[in-house]
Amino acid sequence: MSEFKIAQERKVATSIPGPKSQELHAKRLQAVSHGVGAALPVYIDHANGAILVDVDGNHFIDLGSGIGVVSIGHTNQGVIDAVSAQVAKLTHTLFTVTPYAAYVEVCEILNRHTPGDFEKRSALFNSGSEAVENAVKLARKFTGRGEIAVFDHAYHGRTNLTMAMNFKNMPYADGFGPFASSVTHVPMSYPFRDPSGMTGEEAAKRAITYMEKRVGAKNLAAIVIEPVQGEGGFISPAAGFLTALATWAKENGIVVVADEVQSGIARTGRWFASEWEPTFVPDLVTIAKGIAGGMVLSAVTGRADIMDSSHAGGIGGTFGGNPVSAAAAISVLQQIEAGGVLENATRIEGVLMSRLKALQASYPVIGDVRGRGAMIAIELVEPGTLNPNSAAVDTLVKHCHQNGVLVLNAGTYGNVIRFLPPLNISDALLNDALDVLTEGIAAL
Ligand code: PLZ
Repeated sequence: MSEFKIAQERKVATSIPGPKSQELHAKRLQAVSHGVGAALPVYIDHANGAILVDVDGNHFIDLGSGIGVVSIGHTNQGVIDAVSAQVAKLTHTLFTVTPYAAYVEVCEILNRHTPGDFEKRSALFNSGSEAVENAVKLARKFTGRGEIAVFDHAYHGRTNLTMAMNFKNMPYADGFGPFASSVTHVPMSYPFRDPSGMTGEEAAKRAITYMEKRVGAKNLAAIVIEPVQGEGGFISPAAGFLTALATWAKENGIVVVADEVQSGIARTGRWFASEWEPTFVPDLVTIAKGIAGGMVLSAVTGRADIMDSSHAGGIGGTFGGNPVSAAAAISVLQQIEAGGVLENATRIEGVLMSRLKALQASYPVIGDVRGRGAMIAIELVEPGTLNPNSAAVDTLVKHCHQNGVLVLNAGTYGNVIRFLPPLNISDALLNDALDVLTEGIAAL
């Protein structure tokens, strides 16, 4: 395909990791904190589209997009052009000292495309964690309340507050406390593991009862929820769950924050995954990852009255909304507006879902196939049970890596494989990756 600068083909030239990667990895172990992990220690030299090329000349099919970041594709030409022009013009002022137009333009576009037809404002930050932190700050300021509720299997980041908001102790929190207080974890709707036939409304009632009894509605500033959980294993709540929660929150003056850091910006075939339940309209949305083609940027967008509730100077940060990142984001967002990107996510869903469902029919180790758009996962179990099968995931992930396919695991029990390809991956490349996965499953 001529749109690509690197042939969109898998090529395994050495053992994985190859000799040069191994050499770099040895250096890394001497230089880099061992607290920083490495899912696949092949050192990447360059990339394009959905292909990562390592220092040994291996070409990997990227089914992870750097955990959902380069949704627009690696080295997207629009991003390259925008960043190159901006970096030569202006790299920093600090928006709260002397502003620049690109920051405002990103906010305008986000205000236009996030759910809800109310008046909106946005603020820009650097990481997903920082966006979540700021959404909680604003919800507390607006409501004058302190408590927040989060969900089982959630992931919200690595800062002190967000560590307390995550479900999993390992690897995110173990030994890193004491943690922020005033965070309550409530039951999520998890259709694959909930009692069979449990509706979204019933699951919401379970969560609401928990919040009423544990916290008291009048003490809650915010409910923070991922409309499709990311690290938790691409769990989509049962239909009606999000709406029932939001309705209760509204009755009780509680701010609803949709954490769309992983699910947002075209990933699921909509601008935001919240839109899959049209009656669910969050008050605030947190955004990061896919927004700037790999450049560093995050945002909180939502109701103007909440976003404006802070005194001037209460919200900010040195690098938030950096001009180069903002230029990249404008390019990405304009490409989505121009059309074709959302459709690509839907196309990917078609290929992944049909092949993975067919695999599930033949291999009962696949307990569930789920997700939306280009955010699809399989949950592996001991056949005939709901017992998580993380050993099978480890074996499969390794098989894929050895054969030039980068897949990521996920899930509270480590028994989920998630697929988050760049949205411009071709059907041929996707099918080749699925052939590798199929071989691996057959060999289990
Ligand atoms: N909210 C929903 O998915 C980041 C974590 C990778 P940051 N998920 C990937 C890792 O191991 O650190 C994430 C998310 C949701 C918030 C975050 C946090 O975003 O940009 O990593 O801070």
